[in-house]
Amino acid sequence: AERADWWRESVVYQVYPQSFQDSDGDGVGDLPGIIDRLDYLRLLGVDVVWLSPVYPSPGDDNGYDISEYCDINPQFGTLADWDRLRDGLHARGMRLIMDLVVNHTSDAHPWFIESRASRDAPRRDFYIWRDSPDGTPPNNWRSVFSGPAWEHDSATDASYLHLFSRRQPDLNWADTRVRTAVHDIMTWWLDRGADGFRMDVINFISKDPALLSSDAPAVEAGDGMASFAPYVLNGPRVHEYLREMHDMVLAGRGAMTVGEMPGVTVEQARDYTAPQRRELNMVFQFEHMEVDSGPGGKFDPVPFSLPSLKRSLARWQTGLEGHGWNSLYLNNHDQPRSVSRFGSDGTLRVESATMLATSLHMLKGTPFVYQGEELGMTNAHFTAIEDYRDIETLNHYHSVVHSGEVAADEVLRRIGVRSRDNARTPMQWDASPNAGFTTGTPWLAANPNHTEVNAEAAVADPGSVFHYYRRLIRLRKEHPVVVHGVFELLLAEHESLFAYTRTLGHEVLLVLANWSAETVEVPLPASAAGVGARPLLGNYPEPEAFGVLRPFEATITLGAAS
Ligand code: TEU
Repeated sequence: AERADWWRESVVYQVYPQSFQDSDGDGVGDLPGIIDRLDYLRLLGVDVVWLSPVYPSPGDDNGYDISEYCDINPQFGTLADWDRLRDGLHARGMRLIMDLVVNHTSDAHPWFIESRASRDAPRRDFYIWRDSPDGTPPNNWRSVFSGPAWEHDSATDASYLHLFSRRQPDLNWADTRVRTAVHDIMTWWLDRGADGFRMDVINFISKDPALLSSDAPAVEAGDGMASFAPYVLNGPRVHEYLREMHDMVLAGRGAMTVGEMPGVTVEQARDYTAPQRRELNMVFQFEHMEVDSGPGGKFDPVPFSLPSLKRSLARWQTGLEGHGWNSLYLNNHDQPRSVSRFGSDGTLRVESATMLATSLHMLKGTPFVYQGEELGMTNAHFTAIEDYRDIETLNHYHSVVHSGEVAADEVLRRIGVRSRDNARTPMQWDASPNAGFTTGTPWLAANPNHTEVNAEAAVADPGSVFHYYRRLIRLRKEHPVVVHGVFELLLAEHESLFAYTRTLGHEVLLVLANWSAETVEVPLPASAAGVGARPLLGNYPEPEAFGVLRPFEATITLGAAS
């Protein structure tokens, strides 16, 4: 049977520090600002805070380019501030997990400065260098942020690999000194009181040397480059590295770990998350986040079909049952806001936001709430490229517009629905200028709808998205079936309804969610809810008679399994 590990019963809240709360008026969020909002998080009822990177960084990729791992970026504060945040969370019975970004460092990290200085530098092999006569890249791999994944460096007339920006050189995990250095960083934070880690693209860390020089087949026309994914993801030694990390650092610490793994399959995730394999507690998978992307990837948005999303979620629910553990998310700092993406950010914003939350939070796994999701915050709806800050967005815009492949206004439309900046606009605290996020000029414009969509209004309104999240989170505490019940999908092919049960012993939880803006008949017998079913929660004031769901209506009932 599943152990009662704390991370199985927790709800995690992701804080993107740059956009959460500014306390000194420089327009950028900081640690003292987060400390000022801990009572808000306690009221919401979340158990863990995942803090996106706050380490020293040039900010090329908003802190996911780290130049010093055991310190705090002065723009966010000091280590003393971090200690106060840790104590503030622990005093409220909450935990703190840090963002571990060790597939790559910043090019400003001392390791890289040494490595690039000379072919004989002691730490030359901390990174992945290849000779590149006349600067031609060793292969045709494309970086996630557009352009080649190799940067020629004149100092030693060689090229280094960077799967992300050219200022994010990939570490060479085959070098045991790199692994030891990462273990030391992790131990340093655990000793300081961190309760675990979210691990950035951790399934990218094992690169097969033989493949590093081979061209990936160029799968798309246009730039003649190709995705490195088949050659990098889930590489030959990744399980060895994670097992070693577990045994050298994590064993016995009671820490929570979640590995971010673009491209991971549920079969692979069974290995990554099976407790007896001593690797990770859970992974962030991306399958359900790609159902509305066409062949061109994230900036090729296509209408999504609910059955394909349900199939993906069900595959993970059943695939990990009895083997591993799921993370559950629809939002984070890399994804557009789910209420704009899958719901309606117009008149039915509250209904669709609470319906999406119900659909996700009643699944089996650990739910992650991204800052502002609990308010039903929406996409930014920027209109000009000058409004954006995200390197992924800006590089994509310039590379596609420059190539002439797609007209600039069409690129802007696609960026408008997919850009990561949609999730990075300032947290909306109140209706005052800049949403109460800063007294200065915010680094990224606040969404004008903060006058209606904000925490102050939401906390004061019992019918708000906020209080619905609070009730959902409380259900998880009150009913073990929510944590441990076995998932079963119903009405798999229904175009508008997401219906499933969770069963634990004699209890059955029935979740019905209407993902459409129309009223829908529910073609299920009342017996689907079990014997003597009673409503636990619904996102409309008065649940109607069983059998009909209003636009974006969701209901949760609990009955005795027949
Ligand atoms: O993201 C991994 C990643 O590939 C994402 O960038 C995502 O797949 C991409 O945005 C397309 O949707 C992690 C961090 O979450 C992200 O913020 C960083 O930019 C990236 O790694 C590099 O550290």
